[in-house]
Amino acid sequence: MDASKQFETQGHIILRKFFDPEEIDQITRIVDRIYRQWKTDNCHALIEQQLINMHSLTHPKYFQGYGHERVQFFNLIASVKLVKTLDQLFHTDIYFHNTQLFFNPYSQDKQPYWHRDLQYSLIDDAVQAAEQQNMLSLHGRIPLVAEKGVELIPHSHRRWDTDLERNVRFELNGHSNHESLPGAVLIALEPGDILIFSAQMIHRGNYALNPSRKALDLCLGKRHTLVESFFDPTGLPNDDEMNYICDRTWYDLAQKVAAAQS
Ligand SMILES: O=C(O)CCC(=O)C(=O)O
Repeated sequence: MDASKQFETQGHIILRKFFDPEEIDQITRIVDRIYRQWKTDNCHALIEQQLINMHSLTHPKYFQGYGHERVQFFNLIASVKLVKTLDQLFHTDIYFHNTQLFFNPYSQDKQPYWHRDLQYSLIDDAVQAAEQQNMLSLHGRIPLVAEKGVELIPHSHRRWDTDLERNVRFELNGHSNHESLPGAVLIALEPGDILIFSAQMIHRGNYALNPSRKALDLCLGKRHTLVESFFDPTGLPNDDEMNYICDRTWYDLAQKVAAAQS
């Protein structure tokens, strides 16, 4: 099955060995520095709130004194090869929305929870269901250490919940959001691989099988009003940096989203 059809049927695709080791080393070096700064600034929240991710790694606050690395990072994560690959896969204009880093929670008591990304927003579930077929919000997960770090329910990007899935996601009728769900697929990834999956399919992390996790996540997608309201343009290259971006496609469209907001 070709990659576009596989995404259409399953809601995810894995591109194995997409990045070469040198690219992963460069991404890791920059991510590690940002992650260290974030942990220093968020050490209490990390423990008290049992955080499993940080976001906005391209924010200027992470590049004070490291200005040259910002452009390098923008080029590494929106490489000519990746932009072209997503264009061929989805045949639609994609914009750069944000970045995240996923890691294990501080305590082993925290359980991974099934969700669709927008369920923690104020957008009504019925509205999300109605818009599902019009949305293409993607995660590009780039593991920086080997992991079996995420579980997905294939095809749940093309349908809404079964009764059980709804009960589990929303912890209704005595269910909890960390129960097993039928049909789940645990994804094994190596550094160099990229997993592309729909942010609105049902998914959860897996912590227990991984002594540690460090997965960079690119949030990308087709413009849609439900997600554009969460867009923060501070994470975009500035005008000067734009001159040094090799493939501006995702950032150009993101700047249009920003202009439409202001
Ligand atoms: O890796 C995780 O813990 C969860 C991943 C996730 O929820 C996401 O990518 O939206």
